[in-house]
Amino acid sequence: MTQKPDTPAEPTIVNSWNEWDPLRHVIVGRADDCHIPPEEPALDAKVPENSDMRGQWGRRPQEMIDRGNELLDNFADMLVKRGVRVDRPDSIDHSLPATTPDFHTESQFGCMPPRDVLLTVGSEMLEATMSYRCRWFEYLNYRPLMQRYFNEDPNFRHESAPKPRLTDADYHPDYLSDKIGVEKRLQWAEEKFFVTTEEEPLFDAADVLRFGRDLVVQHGFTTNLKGIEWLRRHFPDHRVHTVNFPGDPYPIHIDATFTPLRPGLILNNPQRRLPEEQRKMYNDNGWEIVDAAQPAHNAPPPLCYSSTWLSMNVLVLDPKTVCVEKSEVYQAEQMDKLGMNVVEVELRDAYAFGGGLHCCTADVYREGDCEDYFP
Ligand code: ABU
Repeated sequence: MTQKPDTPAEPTIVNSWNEWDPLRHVIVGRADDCHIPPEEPALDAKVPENSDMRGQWGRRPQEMIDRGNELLDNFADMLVKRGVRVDRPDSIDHSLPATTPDFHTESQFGCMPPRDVLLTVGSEMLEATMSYRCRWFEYLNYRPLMQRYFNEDPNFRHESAPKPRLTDADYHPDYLSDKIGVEKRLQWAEEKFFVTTEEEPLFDAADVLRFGRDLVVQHGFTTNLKGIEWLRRHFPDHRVHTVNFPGDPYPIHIDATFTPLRPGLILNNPQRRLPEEQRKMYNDNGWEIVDAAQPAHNAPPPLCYSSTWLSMNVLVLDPKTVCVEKSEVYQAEQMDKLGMNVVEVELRDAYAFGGGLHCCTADVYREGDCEDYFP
């Protein structure tokens, strides 16, 4: 059984500076009431032309929700057994439309995955702006937890980035066609021409990786340059680095592309290599960037937005231990060779709800302090 939220065994501490220090407290998402939202500009840009999701929307099938929840509950229980405190969000009604003075969309998304919405930096949890209209209210799934942390940890800083207006001016109309094709998309990615414009700051929390004093942020569909500039001004004691991965025709979220495992070691998606000119800080400080193993699957599961590269979307429990999806045998084998102990976790049938083991969690507390890994 997952630990009851009102009986914490230890005092609540919000503190996490990187992706690998020993994990002590985490949020795991839920598949409850997840929807496929109706068409909208930023969401459509991520859906491949041949996807089974094109043209359909509504509540996801109940049997898929039940199976997703079963896997997420098992994952949460495994973490609890390993001594990690686990909290879960309270699902809002995602069938309700999202309406503001600036836009209207008929339904919302879900309370998966938390990593997209919540960015933990030290004792702060920051709600991202998001860039999909259907995800504008998603932070509400996590507000009961934010309120609890605020009551229980006197040092907790609950922050929310400025809510964007998400008018049509936020999206390049060129991306509205459903006949763009991968070649054109790759050319646009190379030119850094993404679906979101520079109308206002936009970012998803899952575009950010934390390396102590350094934050590495992917510029792509869900995070624009103004969003990165906003993060730079918001975290004045950090160095904020913009990265691009030109081989990705659908660039959202950095965590199936660039995966730090421990100080000095990062996995990089071999189809989305970090350009040479962006590698200097790693090279200068003796970090190794190795190609991730190939995914075990050649297609994502049904009704899934993500690519097969969720194979490398792993959750590091400490610098020697990593959770890898059970069917991703090549990724597990590579982790073993890299000296990591692998914890197998079955999650593939929950991928459709928004991602893998890293995506479906958000850090609350990892041991350790803010280190400078790139002095
Ligand atoms: N949320 C991570 C998805 C990235 C990918 O589709 O490769």
